[in-house]
Amino acid sequence: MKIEVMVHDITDLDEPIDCIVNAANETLLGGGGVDGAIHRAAGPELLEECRKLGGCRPGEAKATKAYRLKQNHIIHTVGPIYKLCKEIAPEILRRCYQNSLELADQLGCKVIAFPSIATGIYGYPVEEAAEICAKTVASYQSKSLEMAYLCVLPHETRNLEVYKRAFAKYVSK
Ligand code: AR6
Repeated sequence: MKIEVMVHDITDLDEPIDCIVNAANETLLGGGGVDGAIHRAAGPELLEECRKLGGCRPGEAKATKAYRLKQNHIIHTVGPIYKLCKEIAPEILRRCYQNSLELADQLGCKVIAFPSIATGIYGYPVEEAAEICAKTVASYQSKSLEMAYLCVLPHETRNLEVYKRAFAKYVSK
């Protein structure tokens, strides 16, 4: 599977992408950051479906439809709140990426786009988060998935460099 950093708002992607990942919270009922942006762009039907899911534990992933977004699915995953669980945070973040990839495969997706999970409101240091992301995605044995994008917002130039470096280290060309 190929992996690339893309500078783009994840709610407004032009490429043919089957599913986007949401960095949600345990309630799955919306919030700030990328979660808020995804709910606003997908519309109120997303919240209705999320209410039926019974929340999501850190590291797990659950899928919904994407409603007004162009993709077929949204995969909601919950990262670790870094300062509350530093010791187990790497394993939780690894499971966010792993479980999202497995779910996308089960749904038959070819292309997935991730945000930088847990590095905003949840406070995960981006260098460490990028290593976990790169290692997990690079070692993933996919069934249907062919391409993964990591989306960073245009003003997040540091994140762009950090993820590019991490991908160059773990992904063989
Ligand atoms: N497209 C791409 N990346 C984005 C977008 C976007 N539209 N919006 C923000 N980011 P965060 P977390 C970046 O805080 O740290 C919510 O309230 C953002 O700049 O969205 O996992 C949830 O409900 C940052 O680099 O997610 C939870 O309570 C990255 O996405 C909590 O935040 C992740 O930042 C989850 O916090």
